[in-house]
Amino acid sequence: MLALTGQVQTQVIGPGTFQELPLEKAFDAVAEWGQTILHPGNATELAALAMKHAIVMRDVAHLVLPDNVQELPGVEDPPARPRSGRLAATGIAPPPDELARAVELLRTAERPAIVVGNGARPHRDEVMALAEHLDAPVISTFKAKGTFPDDHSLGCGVLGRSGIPVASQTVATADCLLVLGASFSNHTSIPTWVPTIQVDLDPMILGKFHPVEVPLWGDIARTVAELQASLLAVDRPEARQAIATRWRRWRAEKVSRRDLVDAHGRLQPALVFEVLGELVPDDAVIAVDVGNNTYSFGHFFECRGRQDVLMSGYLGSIGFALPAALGASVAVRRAGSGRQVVSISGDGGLGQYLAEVTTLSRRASPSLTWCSTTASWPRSVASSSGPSGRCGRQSSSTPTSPSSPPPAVRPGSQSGRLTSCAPRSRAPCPSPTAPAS
Ligand SMILES: Cc1ncc(C[n+]2csc(CCOP(=O)(O)OP(=O)(O)O)c2C)c(N)n1
Ligand SMILES: [Mg+2]
Repeated sequence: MLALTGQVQTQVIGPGTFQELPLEKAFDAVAEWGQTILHPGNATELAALAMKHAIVMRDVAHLVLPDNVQELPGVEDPPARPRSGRLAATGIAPPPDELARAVELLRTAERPAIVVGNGARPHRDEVMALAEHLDAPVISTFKAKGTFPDDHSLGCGVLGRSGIPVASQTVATADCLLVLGASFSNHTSIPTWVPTIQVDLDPMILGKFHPVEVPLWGDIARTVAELQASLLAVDRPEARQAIATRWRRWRAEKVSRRDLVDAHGRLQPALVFEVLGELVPDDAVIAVDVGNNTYSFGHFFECRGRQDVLMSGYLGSIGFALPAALGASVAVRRAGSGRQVVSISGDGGLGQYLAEVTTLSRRASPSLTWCSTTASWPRSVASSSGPSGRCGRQSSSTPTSPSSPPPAVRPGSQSGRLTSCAPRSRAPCPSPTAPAS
């Protein structure tokens, strides 16, 4: 990320001038690198360095532009600052002897499972190729939701607090884990007692909280391809069958909730996300917020195809969904792809950036759809499917224990736009926010 901020004029910086702030210091805690541009002569070089820091360190770079500098003419014919030659290729492989240890562990495992974290998101094709080669189930962290589709015969959905029993039951029976680009956050609770191969391009993430059997420092796509080349293809029909049985149970559980209403006539999130799942195209970009609605999205929404889910890391900041969807809609339009962008938030999250509705109506791509809920959806069951009979009628709307069913939302509190949409096999969802142009 590149942050560009304005500053008072250079000739008055220092004494605490009206509206002067030490911006480099203010951004120090959140930016990996920052500089003030004082002269057009080095503006492009500082801009190139800012990009380099943002890309290589995968962090925030910050450039401060004093008012008067913003208005100075640029230098004639500034030298080119090409990316090539200044950024090294990152497709590095782990050392061969470490790879060999990982190969041996995977070769001798009877029930290996792959856990994908957000770091694996750009490498989904390579991960899918390895999973199919090993016939190994694939479990996602919440941040990686959608990286491996839930409708693939090896997909087991999300593990942890925002997850589903298919994932937790599959992980519980694994005798070897291949963890790709995940940080072992306590939100996900990847078991630490199963022999684990961890792959990451950031060496500090490897074995960060506990030792792993084989920490592999390397690019995920490259490492996964090398593992695949060193291992024979395997057929595990029993693994696929077990996954299918777990999905059947979990989907039956969801169906048993879907028609329940509480004492106030409020709908179940299971129903809302089932309908949303039918409406959202296979290649949509879905921005989610922070709140009980996000947990419900984790539990009940099934990702398929090439859907991408955007979220605030570790469910940090409410109000994330709408601005993220706005950004995504601009990126999608620039790429000329026509992908639909969907923003999902609670009333609180939407309220945080309500003013952005103005931006939305003026600037967003016609393919952006936003929806909000007005009730509190509690975090609910993920660790076990349990008997469907426990989904009784509820009137509480406060977060409840994992064994309680979630309360529901008021009829119509989920976006009315969605209920008026045709199923995904028919006409695309109309965009209520579409600007005329
Ligand atoms: C910027 C920020 N402020 C406060 C919080 C704490 N917080 C987490 S969820 C939440 C409420 C979310 O309410 P809403 O958007 O209506 O979603 P719901 O839980 O009702 O689904 C709050 C205040 C936060 N994560 N980020
Ligand atoms: Mg709410």
